Amino acid sequence: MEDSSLLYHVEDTIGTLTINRQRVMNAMDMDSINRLSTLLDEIADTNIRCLVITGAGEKSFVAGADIKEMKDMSRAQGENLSRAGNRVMRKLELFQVPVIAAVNGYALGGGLELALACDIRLASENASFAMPEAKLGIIPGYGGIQRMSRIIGQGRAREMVFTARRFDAREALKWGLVNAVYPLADLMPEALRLAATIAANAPIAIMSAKKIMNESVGLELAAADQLEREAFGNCFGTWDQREAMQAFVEKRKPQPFKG
Ligand code: DAK
Repeated sequence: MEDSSLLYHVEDTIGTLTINRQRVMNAMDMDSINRLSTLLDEIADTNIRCLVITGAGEKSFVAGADIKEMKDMSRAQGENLSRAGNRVMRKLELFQVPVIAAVNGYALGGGLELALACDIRLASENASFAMPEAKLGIIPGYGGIQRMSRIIGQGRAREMVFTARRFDAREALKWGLVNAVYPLADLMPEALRLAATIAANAPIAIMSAKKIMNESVGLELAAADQLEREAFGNCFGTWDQREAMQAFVEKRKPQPFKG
């Protein structure tokens, strides 16, 4: 699957999606947002077990929404953009298998919001992050305020949104916004290695864990526990669960998981 602004390929049940608008630092225009949405629908029912998202080239993950396209938008067009952007970020967040953002440079505005909608973020040493919207007369509008606050805490998220200042991979790591930082050349191999580790585990268990982690955000502990109980129960009787536990008892390696 390939078009000019998005590249996609699959190897060993791991999908790699590359935002490919290098001319504009991989800034995403309306068309690429819509294409991303369509692509996520198209790959949702394939047999991938993990998805890695990165940006083309060595400078930028995604430098945000396309400012040149946005600058003359009417209110109605702004609303359309917002609707499309919100929908695709949520689609990504709810995507049934884990999504890893391999942040290989600038992750600014909508680009940072895209990374925040992924399950796990890894960064290269040259990664640079910001919510620069306040300098442009707008606010982060793809759910980034909410997601950033949940991931790095209210105090730091407020500081980053109000100051619009850049922060680097080291700060992002310290705050837990990214899980690890690598030299640029190692970023994709490490992202694929992490994806392979996830992909080797029981797919139904992984999808189920992701689903309840999403659904339990904002719930009382008792309600979240209830979700966890049901999901836990649903894992029993699957081929994967039977085989993995039987293999443990028989002191042998389990056969590969089937999902
Ligand atoms: N949009 C359009 N073009 C961009 C771009 C962007 N976001 N970022 C870079 N480019 C273009 C540059 O204009 C330049 O094009 P030419 O001048 O060559 O035609 C080319 O990419 C190379 O950029 P530079 O020459 O500037 O390269 P540098 O290495 O010097 O700097 C940079 C790279 C990424 C630091 C710099 O380009 C930059 O600061 N870019 C702007 C980053 C930014 O402010 N991003 C946030 C955009 S606001 C919404 C929800 C969310 C959003 C919007 C609406 N709704 C709910 C409605 C999101 C908003 C944003 O993301």
